[in-house]
This record gives sequence, structure tokens and C-alpha cells, in this order.
Amino acid sequence: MTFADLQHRVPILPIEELMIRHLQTRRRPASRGSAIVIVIWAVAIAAVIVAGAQMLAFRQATLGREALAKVEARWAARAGLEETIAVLEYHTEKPEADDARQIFRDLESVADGSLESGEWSIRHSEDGFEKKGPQDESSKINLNTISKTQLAQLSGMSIDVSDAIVDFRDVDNSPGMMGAENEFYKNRGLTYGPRNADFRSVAELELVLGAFPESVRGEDANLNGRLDPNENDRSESEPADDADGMLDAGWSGYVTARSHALQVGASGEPKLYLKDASPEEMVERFSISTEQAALIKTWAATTSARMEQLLSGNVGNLSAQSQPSNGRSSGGTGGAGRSGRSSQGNGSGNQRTSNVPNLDQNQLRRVFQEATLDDPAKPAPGRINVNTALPSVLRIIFADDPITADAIMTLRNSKPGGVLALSDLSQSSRVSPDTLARLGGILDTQSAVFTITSRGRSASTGLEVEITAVVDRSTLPARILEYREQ
Ligand SMILES: [Ca+2]
Ligand SMILES: [Ca+2]
Ligand SMILES: [Ca+2]
Ligand SMILES: [Ca+2]
Repeated sequence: MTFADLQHRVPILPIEELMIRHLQTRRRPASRGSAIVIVIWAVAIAAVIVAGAQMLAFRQATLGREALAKVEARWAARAGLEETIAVLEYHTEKPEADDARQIFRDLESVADGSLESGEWSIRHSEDGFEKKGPQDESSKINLNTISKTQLAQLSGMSIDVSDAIVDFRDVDNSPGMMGAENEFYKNRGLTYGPRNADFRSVAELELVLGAFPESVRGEDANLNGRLDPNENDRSESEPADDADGMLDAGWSGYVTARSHALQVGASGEPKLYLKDASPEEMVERFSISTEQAALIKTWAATTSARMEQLLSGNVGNLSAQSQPSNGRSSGGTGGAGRSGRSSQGNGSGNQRTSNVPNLDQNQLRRVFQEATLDDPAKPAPGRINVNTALPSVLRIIFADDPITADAIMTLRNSKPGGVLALSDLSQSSRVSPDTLARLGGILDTQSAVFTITSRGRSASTGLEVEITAVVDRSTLPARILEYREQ
């Protein structure tokens, strides 16, 4: 048989056709199986996709509810803030001249409230106890005026840290006895130095060498002036605390960087700046005589005039007193002042005023309520409101004179309307004329700056949002100095 015969009997197929036949004979049953596998996979993948989509939708719904709850809580907190600011503004516009406490009662009355979507609560702490309403910054001692002696009264304060605090705020760069200026910070590898200007916040204290957060904040880890759950659970969570239901806020419980004098009088008018005021304005505003106004005008023009020199009511003595004799309130320049007074003499002043009557209690009160020697552009920082000063704060500022601290507490408690003007302090026989003469630079009867910590709670889920705002009511509308949400 030749090759040609074979070709006829067994047809030789091209290789491609052979391959196709092979595949056709082998793959037909197998391809049905893979289709099933593919379908199963597709179904599985689809199921996963659907489940994923469902989870996503569920998650989004949850997130939506959370977002909604957050909005509800936030608006409740905002509503509390707005109500409080409205009260503050009202009392700037229409102060209660005969009741220094009304503003605080009104603030308390809006400390709790609710909207359809949620409720708010505004609280602060006073010597560890929770109180309704915002924190009056003038109830604390201002960090920018606090003395080393007063700093020493703070628990855990050491001499090197109190010196470093003063170095941090004073303009110079030469360290106090145990203090620390720029070089000390550099030597510690710190990239910053002292501000050499006023503290802007209590938290800034922690930048001072040696001032640790445990001392500055105590149990109030988030510095909101409220006792949060983690601040009252011992060592369950940071910070360490004693779980006694009271907030030990460390130094932050006693000091502030925010307080300054209110420039609005009890009449609602801007206080009369005695250096610029005319005798006619004084006569009208204080109901005093032209002669009394003339004496006040002359005295107020001197560089050393201080409001507390008016406290005796004896306008005849003003020209004598206006010499810088008040060392304690003007920061230790008493020596120079005393020699100045003795060399100048004051005979002419006494003669000239012999027949001008002293200011009576009502006139004196109006002068203190309506007048200022603070530059209107730069209200003095740090006077403490006698009506709201924390007992602990009074004990710190009168550390060497507990009788006065006590007398002030007794006097203010005896007056339902509070202390209306600093001159009222002379009604206490236990406040000596000497003490009275230095109180004007330290104390006040009004407050300008408040810290409002408003906690909003959603009606639907109970979720909470807290807003803290520092508000200055000196101007209308009130100014928000700081705002944060958490
Ligand atoms: Ca300095
Ligand atoms: Ca807190
Ligand atoms: Ca804790
Ligand atoms: Ca505690």
C-alpha cells in the first residue's frame, strides 16, 4: 500500500480541525459544569454585594442618626449659649443699679432649658462645687496681675515656678531670683521661650518651666470647669482623680487670664473717664456740687490719681492723696511716692477745700458706679468682683489679713442686692481705712467676662455636644473671645 492509498482510506485532517474536534469531544460536558460554578460565584458575589450594600445602607442610616443627634445636641448647646449671651447683653444695656446680684440670678434662670430636639445645661464649678450658669472670670485672680505672694498660696506652688510664671509674663528677659527666662528654655531644648507679655489663657501656664498639667488642671483634664465622668472615676481613666464628686481644678480653679474691668456704668452709659470728663458732666452724672467736681477734676488730671483715693469721701484731701503714696497697689513704688509727698507738702490743697463738703455715701457710690480712671481703650485687667469672688480667692488675696477676707464675706452676705460699689465696703467696721485705700486696685463690683460651658443633649439618642465660649459683655453686641466645641 502506497502512501497515496493510505491518504484515501484515512483522510488526513488539518491540525486545526483536529484540535476543534478534540475540544468538542472533551469540553462539552465540562463547560456545563463551569457554567454552574460561574453562576454560583456570580450569585455569591451578588450576595456579598447586596449584603455590603445593606451594611453600607445600615451604617449610613446609623451615621445619619448620629449626625442628626449631633446636630440636635449641638443646637441645644447653641441655644443655651445664645440665651446666656442675651442675658449678659441685657444687663450691659439695662443694668440693675440697685442689685448687683440680678444678673447672676438671670444667668442661673437660663442655665437649663430645652428645645423640641434636645436640652442644654450650663454649669461651672466654685471651689469644687457644681453651680448653675457660666463662670464669672472676675471671681478668680488674674494671672497677669497675681503677685508672687498670692501665687505662693496655690497648692503645690514652689518658689522657682512662681518666679518663672512672673518671668513668663514680664516684658524683660532677666530672670527673677529662681525664675527662668529665654536662655533657661533653650537649655532645656525647648523651641519656645517666655511670652514676655500677658498670659492669654490658663492653659498657657503649662508652657512655663516647671508648671505641669497636673498642677495647672488638677482633675479638670479638659479645662472645661465641669466634672466629667473620667474626672471622677479614680484611675479607671485619665486623669487620676479622687472620685469624691467634687472638681479639684488645680490652679485653674483660682486663676484666669481673661478678666478685665467693665467700662459700662450702673446707668448703662459708658463710664465717665475722669481724666477727660468736664466738671459739668461730673455734676450731672454723680449729683455732686460744682466745687466737688472741680476738685475731682484737678485731682484726676494728676498721673498718680487712683480711684481708691476717693474712698474716704474726703475730696478736700485728694490733692494730698494724689501723690503716689499707695505703694501696695502700684507695685512697690511706695518709697518714691512717700518722699514725693513729704517734699511737696499739701497745705494749699487743704486750705482751698476747707469749706467743700465731703462726698456723702450716695455720691460716693455714684462716682464708683459711673466713673473710671482706666484708659477706655485699655480696661485694667484683673480686678476681682467682691460679689462673686470665691471664698478661696479672698483667702488668697488677703492671705496676710484674714479679718478683711471675712469682713467682705460677711458684708456681701448681709446685702440681698450685693455690694453695689466699692465705697460700700466702708460700711464694714472691720475693713480698716488703710485696707480700704488699697482695695480699689484689687476689687470691683461688676464683671465683664464670662466663660459659658453649655452642654447640649439630643432628645432622640442622648448624644452630647459641649460648647465652651468666652464672652466679653463690655460692648454690644457682646464679643466672643474664644469658642470651642467638643
Ligand atoms: Ca520676662
Ligand atoms: Ca472637666
Ligand atoms: Ca480618672
Ligand atoms: Ca475630686
